[in-house]
Amino acid sequence: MYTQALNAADPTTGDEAGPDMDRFTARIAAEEKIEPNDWMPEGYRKTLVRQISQHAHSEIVGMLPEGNWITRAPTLRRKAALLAKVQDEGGHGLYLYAAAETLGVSREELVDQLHSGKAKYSSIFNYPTLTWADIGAIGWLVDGAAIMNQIPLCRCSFGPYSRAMIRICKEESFHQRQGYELMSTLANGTPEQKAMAQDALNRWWWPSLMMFGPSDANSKHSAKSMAWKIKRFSNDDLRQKFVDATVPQGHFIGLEFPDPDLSYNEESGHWDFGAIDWDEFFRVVSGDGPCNRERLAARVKAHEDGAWVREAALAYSKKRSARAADAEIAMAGAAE
Ligand code: BYC
Repeated sequence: MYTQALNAADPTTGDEAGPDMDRFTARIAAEEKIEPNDWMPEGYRKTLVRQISQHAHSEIVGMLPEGNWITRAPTLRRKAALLAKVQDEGGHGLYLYAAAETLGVSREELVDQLHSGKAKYSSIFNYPTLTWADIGAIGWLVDGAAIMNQIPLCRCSFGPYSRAMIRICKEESFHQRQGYELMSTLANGTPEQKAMAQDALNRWWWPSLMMFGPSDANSKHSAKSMAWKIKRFSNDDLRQKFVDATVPQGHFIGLEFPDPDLSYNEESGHWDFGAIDWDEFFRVVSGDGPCNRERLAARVKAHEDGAWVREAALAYSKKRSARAADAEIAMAGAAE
């Protein structure tokens, strides 16, 4: 599928050079979409498999903290919205696995990488959902951060990923609104409800900022990903955009952010914020967060419990193919 014959890799950087590479670079510069059967450098393919699969795993693992509250939603309206949201996340995972598969990797391989702890998923889903207000905070902050990161991915240079992101972003936008509306209702409710909303904001704020990844100085993949137009903005730029958009929303509903250094900078027109605890980030990303083990165990169990569904689907598909083949033979016989 990928003709490498005319292209040689630089032994130190691994960068490929040659006519295919030149054409690829020109297509990226011209904002053309790269499609699965087009030539692409190996590093581009690997980066996409890594990012898209991490994104898919995040969607699937992300169903767990919220799914936990479906049976405890306080009203039928809230239950229906939460159920729809969690189902949407499952759908996002499926589009993203399908987009990754177009790059020549199998779903089984990707799922194995998640279950063995080899593949990452977003750090945010390793925090527990302790109260109902956490459902509001996740929608408002986590989906809000996801949208900020993902809207530019609709312009990603790889066709299948960019197209998947368009629908995903529309759904994330509904998720963000339902979360903010939930937080707003609690923040304007009884003193106990307001305290619950404030406590959820206190716990989810910093982990939400960590979703954008390490600071630009420590982001090993950003330069390449931006040159290839997979990423359009750096981690720090997106984080700042998120802070600028979110702080006024929180203040509007009467909540305070757990950051004594948060202040509006008249000169830059941005909100300055305090230092992120990068030790915590790297601890959570490397598997030692509050819920990492619980999340992985839940995914592995779900996969094992679903083995019979996969077996039944395969058996059904084999039966259908055999029936179709028999029907073809019978038709050919009748025609003779
Ligand atoms: N958590 O060089 P960097 C959602 C890893 S939300 C865990 O900056 P890159 C949802 C990174 O993978 C979340 N790992 O990397 C919302 C890399 O690891 P390796 C999912 C992280 O790729 C609501 C290393 O750290 N969204 O979907 O240029 C409900 C160095 O980082 C994190 C996406 O995945 C993190 N927070 O930039 C349900 C969006 N940050 O492989 C679901 C697509 C960094 O080198 N992904 N790492 O060992 C991206 O935009 C980028 O991959 C990132 C990182 C901005 C996350």
